[in-house]
Amino acid sequence: QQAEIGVTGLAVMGRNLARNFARHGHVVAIHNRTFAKTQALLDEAGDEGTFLASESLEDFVASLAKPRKVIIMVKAGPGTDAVIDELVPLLEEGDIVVDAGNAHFPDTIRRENALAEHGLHFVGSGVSGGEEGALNGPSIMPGGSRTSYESLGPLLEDISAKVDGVPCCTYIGPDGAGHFVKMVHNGIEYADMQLIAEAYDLIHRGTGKSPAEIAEIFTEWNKGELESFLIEITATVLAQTDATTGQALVDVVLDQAEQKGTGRWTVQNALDLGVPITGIAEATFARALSGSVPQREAARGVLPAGTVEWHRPTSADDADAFVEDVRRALYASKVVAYSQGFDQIAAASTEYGWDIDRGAMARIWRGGCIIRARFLNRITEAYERDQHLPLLIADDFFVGVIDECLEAWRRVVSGAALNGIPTPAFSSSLAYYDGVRADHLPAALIQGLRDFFGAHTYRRVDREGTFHVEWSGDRSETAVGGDFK
Ligand code: NBP
Repeated sequence: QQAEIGVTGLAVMGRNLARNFARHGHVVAIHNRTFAKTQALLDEAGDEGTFLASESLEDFVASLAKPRKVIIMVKAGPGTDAVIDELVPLLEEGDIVVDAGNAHFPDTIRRENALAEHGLHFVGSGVSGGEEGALNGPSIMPGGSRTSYESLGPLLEDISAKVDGVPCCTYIGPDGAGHFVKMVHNGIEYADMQLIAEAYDLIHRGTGKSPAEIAEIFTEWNKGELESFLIEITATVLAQTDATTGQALVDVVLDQAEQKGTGRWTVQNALDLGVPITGIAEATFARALSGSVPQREAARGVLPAGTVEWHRPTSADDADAFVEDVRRALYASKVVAYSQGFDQIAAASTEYGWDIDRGAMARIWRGGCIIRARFLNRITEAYERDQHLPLLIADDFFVGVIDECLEAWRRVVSGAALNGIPTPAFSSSLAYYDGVRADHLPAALIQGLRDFFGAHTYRRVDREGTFHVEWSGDRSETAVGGDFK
């Protein structure tokens, strides 16, 4: 008997992916550098399906049906290269190597090129949904060649999450496209979590409600248009009581958010592409600020608050209205963050020649992954209406959403500023919204300044061409060339 697919790397993710294949009736070859993990899988879940376990990579490869399909699920970075180097000599032309770890997409492009020289297909695949998703149905974002997807795709679709019977897995695009999209998914996850944290903070400080009371608010929100995994688990985390102190868990957890790096990669790439993903960037910086311990210590009690009197909600009705304002501000900011993320995918797709279908992205994020949410259906519909939509928030549906939220959003952001409550993601999303819809931006003045100190030239609103003012001379304007069409 030979295996349809193999998984090497059996820590939490690989082990659960292998079990997921087995539970779906696929014969799975399994391997781990240290055999103890392979043995543990067999001992604890060996009866869930057919596993062909190997101690050596040679035996593992030999246990696979051709063309072989090997999923690498090891710690991203040098570990992935080490496994690839060991695997390549054991494989034959036409075999498929899948890296399902969180690789940085330039590494995936490099690996794809290297493996192509050996006639091997390399598939960099994003897998989201954590440990639980890997076992019960993740969202899967495979890149690589279209040919490889023909045989690999059905297996991955089989184990992926399903929403309305539709698999949360689709072919994304060549080389690094899959890992790129997973990276942006994680960036959006950062923005989502920051927005949720800001909403919690505003309600907590604005109304004095306890974490447990706010948990109930999130439970209610999860019944409406904000319905999503992150809103659902926010209610659970806020309701958690610390066993040792009896306090709310959020009150005893150190307020320094950590990160593994995908948010940082997303922002770095957005800077390279020149795409303003302000929501994701502010969320990433907010984590960095929370961890800036010496700076926070230097500022605490020293920097004045200078708050302006704020009309805090006094009655229960006021509090309810305020909570509803925060909900709307959260929804509008969230729509902006997603719109920015999809802009980044569009820009990368053009820059790297990936031809990514953004509607399909929203579709495969509806289930299995951390940002799964009801409103992703709306994003898919928007891209179905116009595949080349230049700006998600300019789609009719989202124009309507923002219109309903706008006044509340402005009240929340201004109220937070007056009262000294930091809302970097709420505020920057509103600033982006006002910037992108502006008839005229002060960028014109920036161009004037650049021309003054660096003769960088500018274009005019009324004539084609490029111009420069003789700032140090008679201040006359000259046409300095460029496109005079
Ligand atoms: P880890 O990221 O903790 O990696 C542990 C695995 O890597 C073990 O199987 C280990 O083998 C293997 N490994 C290492 Br470390 N160096 C190796 C090397 N040089 N050669 C061979 N194997 C090596 O596992 P994980 O949390 O299951 O995550 C796996 C991948 O999935 C990562 O890329 C991660 O970023 C990604 N991911 C994780 C999640 C999540 O929620 N955890 C979600 C989505 C994606 P050993 O047992 O012999 O030490």
